[in-house]
Amino acid sequence: MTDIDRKTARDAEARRILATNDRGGYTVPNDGVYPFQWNWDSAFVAIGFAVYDEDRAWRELETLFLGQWADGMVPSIVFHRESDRYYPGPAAWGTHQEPPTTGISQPPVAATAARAVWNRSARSAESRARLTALFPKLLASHRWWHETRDPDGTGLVTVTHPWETGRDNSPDWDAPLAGVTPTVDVSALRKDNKVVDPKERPTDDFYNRVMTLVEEAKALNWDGPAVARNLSLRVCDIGVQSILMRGDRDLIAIAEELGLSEPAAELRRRLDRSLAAFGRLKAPDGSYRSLDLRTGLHAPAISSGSMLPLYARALSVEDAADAVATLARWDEAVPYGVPSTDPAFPGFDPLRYWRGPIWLVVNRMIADGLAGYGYAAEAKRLTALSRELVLERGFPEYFDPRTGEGLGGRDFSWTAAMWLAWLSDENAASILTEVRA
Ligand code: 9WN
Repeated sequence: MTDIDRKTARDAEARRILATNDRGGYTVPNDGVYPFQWNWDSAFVAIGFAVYDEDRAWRELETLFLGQWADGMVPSIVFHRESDRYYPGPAAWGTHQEPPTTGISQPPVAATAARAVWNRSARSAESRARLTALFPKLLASHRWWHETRDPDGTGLVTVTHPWETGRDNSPDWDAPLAGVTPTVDVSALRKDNKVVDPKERPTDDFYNRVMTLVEEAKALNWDGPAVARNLSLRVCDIGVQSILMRGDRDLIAIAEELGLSEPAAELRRRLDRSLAAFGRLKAPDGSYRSLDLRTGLHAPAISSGSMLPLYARALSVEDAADAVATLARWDEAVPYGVPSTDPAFPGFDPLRYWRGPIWLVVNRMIADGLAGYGYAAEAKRLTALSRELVLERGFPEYFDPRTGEGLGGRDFSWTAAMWLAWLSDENAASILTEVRA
């Protein structure tokens, strides 16, 4: 097959995957492992749809916000329809929401996605009406992070569950999870490790601890402020913090586009407070890492999350150069990038969830960050490597950084979306927004 044939085949396949995973208004990440609507998956999927179906792109976001809580939280999963193929389902969460949802959130990519969809839209009266209708919901979700999840107004937001970070099984959560005493044994209830090789999934011990956190929150009736202050795991995740701050920037741009100067000023104040606090995430070696808010300790390893401050435009030029030097070291260590954990870290595991493998959505954010800081050649190289992974291996959930092998679920929606919005034409202008550092 020529390169053009391979590309054309992947284009068609990516659209087919989104169509197959479409449940009418929302897209499941993958039918076998994840049969519901996931928060940050849907935001990335909307960016993919925006390339060829504006209406469907808006709907993906609108449907996600049907699950938004009265306090502004956008849950990590909306259980629009029943399915017994996933654990933990609505009964295990016990949030009593309609539609049923989990009680935790996920990285807030939605504002960035809404801006990307708008940028790509026809800019018709209908496009504007849909952006206008989404705006207060996006604002409420950003306020929820900045207020409910930062009850003391420190500028850094708290996550209370590893699943809230989207980088679920990262070594970042090992020490914080060690502080959670398991009170449940859910090993027999798991379904994920029956459909995906258990070597590529979290351990039973991890599940017992994270489900203990769910029990703790249930005992607090999922009251937002109580959860933020009292759960046994309270961390500032370098990923969520960075994605929120990038989302703030994109939401400010949306507010300006809509002529809403007060919310724009409010978000600017919130962003400035976070920027002023960001130095607390700098570890003694100069890298940026998650911070355990209970112990004051930084995460033990540099992770792909440590590169997301580039995407937030939260680094000085010097710190950005350090992050780029780390990426160059990793590039020497493994042929495919970006590994989710530093390959030199003793706990690096190229197969296991978020302890080594590559996720293309993370690569997309890092490439955006590199470009934003003027590292055009590095951004282009990461784009080319990511593109090669899909050309060679198709659309798995994640990839082995040593071999490029596809891992986890197959026919994955956000991998397909990243192909459509980013990799299909590596020379095309980014569908994501331009933000200069
Ligand atoms: C829990 C859907 C989600 C992603 C996360 C990824 C994984 C779920 C799980 O799948 O998490 O939310 O059951 O492991 O870690 O980033 O959103 O694709």
